[in-house]
Amino acid sequence: MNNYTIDSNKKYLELYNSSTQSPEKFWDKLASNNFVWNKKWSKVVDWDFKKAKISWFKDAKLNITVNCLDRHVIKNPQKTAIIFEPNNPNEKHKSYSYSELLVEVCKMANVLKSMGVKKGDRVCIYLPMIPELAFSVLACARIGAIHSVVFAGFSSNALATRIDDCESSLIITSDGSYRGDKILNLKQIVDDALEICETKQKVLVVKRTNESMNLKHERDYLLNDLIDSVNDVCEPEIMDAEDPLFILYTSGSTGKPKGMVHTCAGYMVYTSYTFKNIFQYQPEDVYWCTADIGWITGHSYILYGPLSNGATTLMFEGVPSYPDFSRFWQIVDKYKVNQFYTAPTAIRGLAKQGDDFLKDASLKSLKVLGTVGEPINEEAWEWYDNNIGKNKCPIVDTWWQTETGGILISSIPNVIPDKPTFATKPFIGIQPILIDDSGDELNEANIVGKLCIKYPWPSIARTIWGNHERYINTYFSAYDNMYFTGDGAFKDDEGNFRITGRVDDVIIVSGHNLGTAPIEDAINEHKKVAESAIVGFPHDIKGNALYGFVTSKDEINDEKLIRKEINNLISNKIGPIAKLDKIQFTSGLPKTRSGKIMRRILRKIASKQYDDLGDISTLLNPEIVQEIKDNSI
Ligand code: 7RM
Repeated sequence: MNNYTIDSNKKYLELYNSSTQSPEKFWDKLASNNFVWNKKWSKVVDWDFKKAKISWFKDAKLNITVNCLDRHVIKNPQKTAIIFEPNNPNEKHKSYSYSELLVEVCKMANVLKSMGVKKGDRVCIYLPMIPELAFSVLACARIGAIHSVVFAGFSSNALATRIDDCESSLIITSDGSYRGDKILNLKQIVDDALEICETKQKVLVVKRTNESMNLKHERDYLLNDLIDSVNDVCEPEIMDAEDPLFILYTSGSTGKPKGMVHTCAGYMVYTSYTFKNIFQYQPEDVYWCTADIGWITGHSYILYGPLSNGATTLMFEGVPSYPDFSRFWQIVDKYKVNQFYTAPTAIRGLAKQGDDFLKDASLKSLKVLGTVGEPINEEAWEWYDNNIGKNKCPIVDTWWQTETGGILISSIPNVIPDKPTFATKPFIGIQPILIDDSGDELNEANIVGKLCIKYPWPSIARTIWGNHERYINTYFSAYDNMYFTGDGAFKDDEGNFRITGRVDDVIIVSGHNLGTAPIEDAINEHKKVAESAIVGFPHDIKGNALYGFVTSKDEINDEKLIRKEINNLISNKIGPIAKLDKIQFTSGLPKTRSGKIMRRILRKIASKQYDDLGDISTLLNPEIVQEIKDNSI
């Protein structure tokens, strides 16, 4: 049986059962049949969660870029690999076929080599969403250098911390970046970061905006000056299955960012398999994920997952609001996008603009819609389904983490039905369970618990760079022999999972455990509400009471009335226990760059700990914090 394509519920169940009953046999066959290896493994999986030691496909040899590029160049060299849509719609787009992409990657790889980069060296990539970002990532993988992509919007301080933590030797950046009608001077940010960095760097600069910049002698090099003199062939470095492929920092809510380390073989196998099936990618499809490659979603589902399947993947440099809020839909129509994958924050932001921006959009090409990053509230889900999918596109609500490398819980179009606000079922090989406060497994249906995973899967992170103890403590010490996700979840009587939010955000009101997602979901159903976030604050009688921060779609005249209506909604949907003691209307919520609400900050404000807000420099909208503080109740 071909176990790579999942095209019916029956097949899903068969594969799921064999993948959990005989994981080694299952993954052995899947990996053998669907990838190019220089040498096969001696053991499929070896693991000890106590020590957080995990290896997949031990002793195997491969190069992931051979699987993402060379093998498709042999079979289908002219197929489009990457479509690049620039920030400005008047600038011509670019397309790279698989054979062109291989040449670009090899040239970039040879430039890196000429600058002294070797296997195992860390290369920091601080680039906007331009083709050179893809070339750089893949060039590192080609020569066995470990890439660490830092989102090109982070401050010089955040960049410096990440450079020093992984002790990179080279940073790839550009003169500037376009975002909507703004230009960001990236090279200046890199210069500032290098003033505070302890590790010595070389800098490779890609020209994008033609900003003027200072080039420091024997430190800074222009890609243009080097690229023409290198060979366009670069033999792939043969890597061990467990050699690191990349480091990606997750900021987490507290403390120093964690450099999650992913390795070559397991990551490749799992991201490839999930991409193919969760998006039901067919050979002629055009797939678009709107994430930035600076996030895990971009690594796994713009680059490695799609390219390992020989797919056509779209890279968009700009923002959803430029030149206006119809931009996403124009791009979908322009390239006849078949699969569209974005975040709830983007969906809510676009829904808030009203349907005018959709009136010229056909959206006929769309077959599958996806979301990732946060729980999606019911209202946003319905808007997406009605207006974008026209009620004919399954929506995959994909739950996963930087640490998991690939999607662990999701519906599968025409295989596992979707269900609003539910991520639904575990993917092949994934064994999620819910744990109660005393650490026992919950087997009943219709129950909430802490989400853990029982058995390793190929793309689980292997360590935190330079701090294995922290890796063990964060993910493997809470419960014996399990990976702890940090998320809470609800499981219904059909085995569908609904993610209720981070367990740190759970609020205990009068002894009742309340997840943030279901309450926010209820609030968001109010026709005036665009977004909301709830946190707890200390209360004499209840222990904690609920404080809601609410953004509206338009002017609110009678705040008192809306407050009452919101609490009525909560009462009806969840129960009076979840009613809010305080409701503050605000023009925005503090968010991370990938769109997650930073409840940590709101929690501090709600408990009037104004001086202790922690690091807010990595926020998308740091200015909102002052407004929220000033108007807090
Ligand atoms: C891919 C990504 C991980 C955290 C995770 C959750 C939340 C992600 C969903 C979701 C509800 C989803 N990686 N999360 N996807 N919550 N439904 N479909 O986002 O490392 O940046 O974040 O994001 O809390 O633990 S991440």
